Amino acid sequence: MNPKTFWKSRLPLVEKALDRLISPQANPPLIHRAMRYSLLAGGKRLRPILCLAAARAVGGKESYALPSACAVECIHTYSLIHDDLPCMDDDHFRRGRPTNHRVYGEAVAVLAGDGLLTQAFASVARTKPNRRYSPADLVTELAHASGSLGLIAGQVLDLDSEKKRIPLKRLVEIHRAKTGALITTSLRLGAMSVGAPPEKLRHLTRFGQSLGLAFQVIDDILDITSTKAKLGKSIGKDQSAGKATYPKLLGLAGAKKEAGRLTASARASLRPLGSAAAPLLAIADTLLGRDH
Ligand code: GRG
Repeated sequence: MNPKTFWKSRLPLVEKALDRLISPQANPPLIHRAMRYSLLAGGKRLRPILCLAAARAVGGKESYALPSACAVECIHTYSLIHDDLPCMDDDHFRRGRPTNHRVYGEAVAVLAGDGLLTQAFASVARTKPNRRYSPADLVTELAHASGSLGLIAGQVLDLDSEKKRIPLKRLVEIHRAKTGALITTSLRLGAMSVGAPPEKLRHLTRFGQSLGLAFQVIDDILDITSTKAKLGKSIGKDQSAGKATYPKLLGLAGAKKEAGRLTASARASLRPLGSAAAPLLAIADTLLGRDH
């Protein structure tokens, strides 16, 4: 297996699993159409791919990590639907199409997010138990990362920081929770699905924490250097919302340097895992060089 092609080669598997997760025949049709509209709209599928690569990096079967891979993508998609609502970022364009509330209306979009959030826990609960972790352990892991100590904490801190001058330390705190928590948990769930020992979980956690921040620094850079067509979402939003960003606090060159530093630090965390971690290293490199 060529580590550089890991991401691309696992995409069909992820897409198929997500397609199966929410049936187009489920009733009532409206809510399931709205959920599928955002879930199956593409997206890089970074979090499920990290989940599968983590299972592999600790010597486990990737297929065991598929319920978690679907779960983290459901949580991610729910967060995007809610983040795009008029009461949050008020965005019109996501994953190359009109945002969920523009198509289905605000009430159904809120419910589509809620439906995906709930479905995530049903999916992760389907994980085969192993000698170290029960499905309940994985449910708890996902709840912590996506709840008011993780993703939601980040979102609240972010909302509270709008139009304020905040120091770098605060920006890091926001993105550790808002972006980093789910990325780190994607890796941890992949490894937990195959019963990884605690020390391997620690290496992956460190990798995820650095990679999550690197991902956000690059996201901030692309918000000013890329195009709507490439990103499939609106650009320049951070500036118009008066948000603190890495380029704003460090300058564009400083932000690029920081992304490189964080990626190198992420890579170093995986040294103890040896060649099994090659796909994760390739993913980190791809993210650093990405233009969308
Ligand atoms: C609880 C009401 C309520 C809302 C939740 C937590 C939250 C709102 C929003 C956070 C969502 C957010 C925009 C996080 C930032 C992370 C980020 C850069 C997301 C974009 O991820 P990509 O680039 O997107 O992986 P694709 O579309 O490729 O999957």
